[in-house]
Amino acid sequence: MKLRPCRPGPAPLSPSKMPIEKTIKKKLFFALFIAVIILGLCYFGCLYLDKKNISTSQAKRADLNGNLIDESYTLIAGRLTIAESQKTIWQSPADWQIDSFVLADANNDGLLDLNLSLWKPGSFGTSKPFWLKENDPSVKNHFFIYNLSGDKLKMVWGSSNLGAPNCEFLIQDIDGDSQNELLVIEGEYRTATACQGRYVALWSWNGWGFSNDWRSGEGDYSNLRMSENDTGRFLSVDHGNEVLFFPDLSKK
Ligand SMILES: [Ca+2]
Ligand SMILES: [Ca+2]
Ligand SMILES: [Ca+2]
Repeated sequence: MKLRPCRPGPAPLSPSKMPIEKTIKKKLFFALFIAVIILGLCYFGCLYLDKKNISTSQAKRADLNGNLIDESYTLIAGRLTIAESQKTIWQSPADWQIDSFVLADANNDGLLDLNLSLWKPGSFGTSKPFWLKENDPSVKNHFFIYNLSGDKLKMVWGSSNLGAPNCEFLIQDIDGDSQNELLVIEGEYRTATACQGRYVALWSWNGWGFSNDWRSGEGDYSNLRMSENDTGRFLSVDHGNEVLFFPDLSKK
């Protein structure tokens, strides 16, 4: 038997070249990994902001502390700043994300209140009941009401974690009895996109908190607003492609 000579294989990499290629590959892989992580964070960050309607901004002026000088209330990127005569009185904590605010008398005591719909970690914050040792660290929706006294905010009422997040809210006297009601569109925590309104609910101040007077059937609600026609002003809400009107949520 005739033995063939072995063909020479490819020349082995020089000991100095192989580590360089490996290093480059490692760096490329690491850069790709970091890029994927950043893109993922951006995507979920956008979903998070969109879900909580944080991109909205609001600006209002009113005299809540009664010194005849209007304060400015400016909400930008989830952070509220209150200023009077160019001096900042208060800024919301960095770990709060405020969806929206309304300046209205929620508890019907004759004083305008600052009403906030906000997201924050921890169920109770500074008002945690003494008998509870654990604070829920998950980020949930809350409804807080403040008065402004001088240059200090004083809490009138603050919810713990709401059972369902408020997508939108209004404070109006909708039945003409000179007492304001709180009207909200309630969503769900589990929705991954913008707050999807599932119910409309009517609440009234009972002296120490809010009592639920009415809740709609489940649906697709949005754009809670005051409307006007020949007979006066009234509340309306979009329900899919329809517009429903309060107080009976009928189509007109
Ligand atoms: Ca003032
Ligand atoms: Ca009030
Ligand atoms: Ca009323």
